[in-house]
Amino acid sequence: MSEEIKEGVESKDMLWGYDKKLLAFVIILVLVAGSMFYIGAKYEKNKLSRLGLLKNGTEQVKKQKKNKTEEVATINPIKEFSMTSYYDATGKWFSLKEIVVNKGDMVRIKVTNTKGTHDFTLDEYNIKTMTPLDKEVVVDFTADKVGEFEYYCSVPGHRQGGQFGKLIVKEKE
Ligand SMILES: [Cu+2]
Repeated sequence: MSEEIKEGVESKDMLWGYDKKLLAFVIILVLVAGSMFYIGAKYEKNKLSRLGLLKNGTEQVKKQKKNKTEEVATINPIKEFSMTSYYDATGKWFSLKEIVVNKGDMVRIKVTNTKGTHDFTLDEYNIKTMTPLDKEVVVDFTADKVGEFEYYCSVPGHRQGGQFGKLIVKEKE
């Protein structure tokens, strides 16, 4: 009987000893795994927040750009015109005689000189640009002054020879 008990105690001690080691091992494992998880989670969080910030930033820029475009599109529509500039036996000319826009419009006039030496002048909008032969010259301005203005070629004799047109800027209805 006593032998059996002794054996039992011994085996219990051994088991307890084994358990202790196992327990210590498990605790260390849990601590290591826990800290790794913690570090990992923290890193992920930082990464995500950085990505989030970047994403938000991009979205904001996109939104701003979109708003700007919409503003330009709704408040200041671009009115585009094109004309040639030339001379013939009867005079000097712009092919387009009249341009009508609303106040606030962004106006783009494309002038191509197909024959001779000309420029495009619009005094009230401080525009005076040479138009080299066979090149499309783009004139951009905002129609911020209401009224009737004359665009013309300032080469001597050309305006008198017929090279002018009328820009009409109307008050927006
Ligand atoms: Cu001219």
